[in-house]
Amino acid sequence: MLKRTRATERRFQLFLIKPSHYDDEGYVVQWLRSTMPSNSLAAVFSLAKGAAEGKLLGPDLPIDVYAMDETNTRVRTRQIVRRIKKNGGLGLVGIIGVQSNEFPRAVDIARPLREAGVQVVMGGFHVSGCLAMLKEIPADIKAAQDLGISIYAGEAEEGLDEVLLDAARGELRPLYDHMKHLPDIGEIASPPFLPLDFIKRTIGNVTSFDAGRGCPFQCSFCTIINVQGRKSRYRSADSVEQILRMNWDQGVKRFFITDDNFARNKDWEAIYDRIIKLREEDGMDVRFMIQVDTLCHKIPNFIDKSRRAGVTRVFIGLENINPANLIAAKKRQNKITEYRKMLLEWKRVGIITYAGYILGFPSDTPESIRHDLEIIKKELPLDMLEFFVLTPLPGSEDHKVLYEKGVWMDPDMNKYDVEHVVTAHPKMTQEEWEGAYQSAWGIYYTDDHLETIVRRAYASGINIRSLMPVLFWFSSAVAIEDMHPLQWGIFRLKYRRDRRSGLPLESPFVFYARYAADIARKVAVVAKRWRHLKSIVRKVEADPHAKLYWDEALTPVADEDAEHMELYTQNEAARTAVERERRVAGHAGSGNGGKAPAPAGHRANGHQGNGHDAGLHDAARHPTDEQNEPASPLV
Ligand code: B12
Ligand code: SF4
Repeated sequence: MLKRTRATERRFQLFLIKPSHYDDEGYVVQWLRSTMPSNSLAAVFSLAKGAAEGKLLGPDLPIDVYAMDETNTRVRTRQIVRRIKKNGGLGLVGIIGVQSNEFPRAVDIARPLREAGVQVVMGGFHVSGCLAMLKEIPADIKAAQDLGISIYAGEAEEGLDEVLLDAARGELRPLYDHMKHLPDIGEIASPPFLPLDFIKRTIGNVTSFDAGRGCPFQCSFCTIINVQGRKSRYRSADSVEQILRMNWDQGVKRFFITDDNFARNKDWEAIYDRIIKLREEDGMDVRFMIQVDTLCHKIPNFIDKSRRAGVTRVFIGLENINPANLIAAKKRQNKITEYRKMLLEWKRVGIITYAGYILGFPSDTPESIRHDLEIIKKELPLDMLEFFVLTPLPGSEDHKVLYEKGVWMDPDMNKYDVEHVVTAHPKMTQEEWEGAYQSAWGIYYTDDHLETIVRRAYASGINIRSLMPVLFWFSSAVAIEDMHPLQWGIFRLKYRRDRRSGLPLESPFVFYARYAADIARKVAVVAKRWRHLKSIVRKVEADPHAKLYWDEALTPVADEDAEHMELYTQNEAARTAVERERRVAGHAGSGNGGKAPAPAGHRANGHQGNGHDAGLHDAARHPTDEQNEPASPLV
């Protein structure tokens, strides 16, 4: 009886594919192990599984859900077509979380599927951003619709079921526009989740989820506020606990909380309190990486609770140190007078910091960028710095303004990966701008500065063995792979036939000879750079005075001299910003002399030599068993 049911049973085949994008030669960027599972995929996969378990399409039409991330899995469209045909054509391919730089690849994946009559729907930041900001649907999205690709703008939480029901009837609409209604994500039954098999295709044992969406600020280059809104929507502490427990049960204990600004998640404290309970009472040693803004240290308890909640790494949107640039980008919340206080606070609790730095703001020149980076190295107690090219990303105010004015922007969306220059700059030629981006990595990650970062970390109680892989990753990605660390992975996979449409297939001899030579070169450079970094770490560990290391960046803010630090004096905009902050803080004529305004309650223990006495750090430090765990470069 069961056998006969199986033989005649047709099942709805749902494939969810997170696409990658093309490198400069037109090959898909793909790895044996990519950095991290995609939260966009986790979110849609879990909703789809929920629909399958709830028998959304009725008791006679079960749903099979398959997820794949093209950054670590080759997408074989012919197999997908075969599987759907076997089920009487009942199926759908969802192309998930498509960023602008992934849009051309996403369309290339969809093309053969559409030719075979398979239904395809595509969602993510590119389509959502364009529909949120532009008066008309841009040509590339229209062309995709002409291929019969259905476009889904907005979030899937309240709209996926409708798409599945339409697809089961074979009646997908060309456009699903949910941009006007941002769903509540507080208590949804199926929060983001990916099974272990999937996570094993990435480095370390890490997964990701969003505890909230939306950010209150208004940076003009930002897409998030126009796609996810400026109001904070957040998952309940119960829902976060559910996500953590589901992963804990499958042995996954490390998480990247993908909120662009977790400090502005209105419920951060309730979420932290729950995680602290899980860690301190229930023995769940979960660890996190979060993203925050440069004023997070002013939120009472935020930094101390981050430490207790198991945050080991924090990404900060520093963006620039020239106030003129920050004002031009409407990033007024970034105050250079707060940078050092904020970074020292993270150092105080032993949490590794990463900062994003954008190159190509209006006042930037190759010389000013070089100069700014030297100031950062000398005066900011920062661990990793990562660079981005200022890009008018579809969905941002910058893009909308240029689009409406008809200003030239590169029509090739594959280049909108914040690593390519796609529009003009008032002071730099395209070559100068590209050159400034390429050389920024080398300027920051010199051998000397790598040692300084390790020394500062060691003196601050940070586990330098767990810092080492991260430092390696961020200092080496561009040098070895000519690719951003956030896109890098372990062992590049390249398939001759997976080349961008319109580009010729290379001869096997040329292709494989170059691929093999490239692998050999990379293995040699990786080994050399790793050995070198290890020798730095060993040197610092062997130095009996390393704990007493001290430099200008580690100077407590209360003791620093705003008259001599270049961060505050390098140009008119910096001096004006310092003056304004002093006035606001009521420091003008307050007897603080040339000192930068100090945060309330900051420990100015300069008498200890470096203000980083072991007692302070022993109390604050995490259990340092991290080096025994599989390390991820990001979390
Ligand atoms: C986390 C993150 C990453 C992680 C990715 C891994 C991970 N853990 O998820 C890391 C750090 C590795 C990363 C890298 C990069 N990222 Co990123 N990243 C993000 C971030 C902060 C969160 C993504 C997320 O989880 N969002 C929440 C999910 C649930 O939202 P969503 O993706 O929009 O999906 C929802 C809807 O769109 C919809 N949906 C999506 N697809 C589909 C499909 C169907 C069929 C349906 C029905 C619905 C639907 O439903 C989903 C659930 O509601 C976003 C910003 C943001 N707030 O989204 C940037 C963002 C996506 N990244 C961006 C960029 C540019 C990059 C990089 C190219 C940067 C670089 N050069 O290295 C790389 C690319 C690497 C790669 N191959 O993906 C840009 C893309 C902008 C654009 N217009 O294209 C964003 C928007 C940030 C920004 N600067 O504006 N990123
Ligand atoms: S702080 Fe970050 S997320 Fe918020 S608006 Fe600015 S760039 Fe966007």
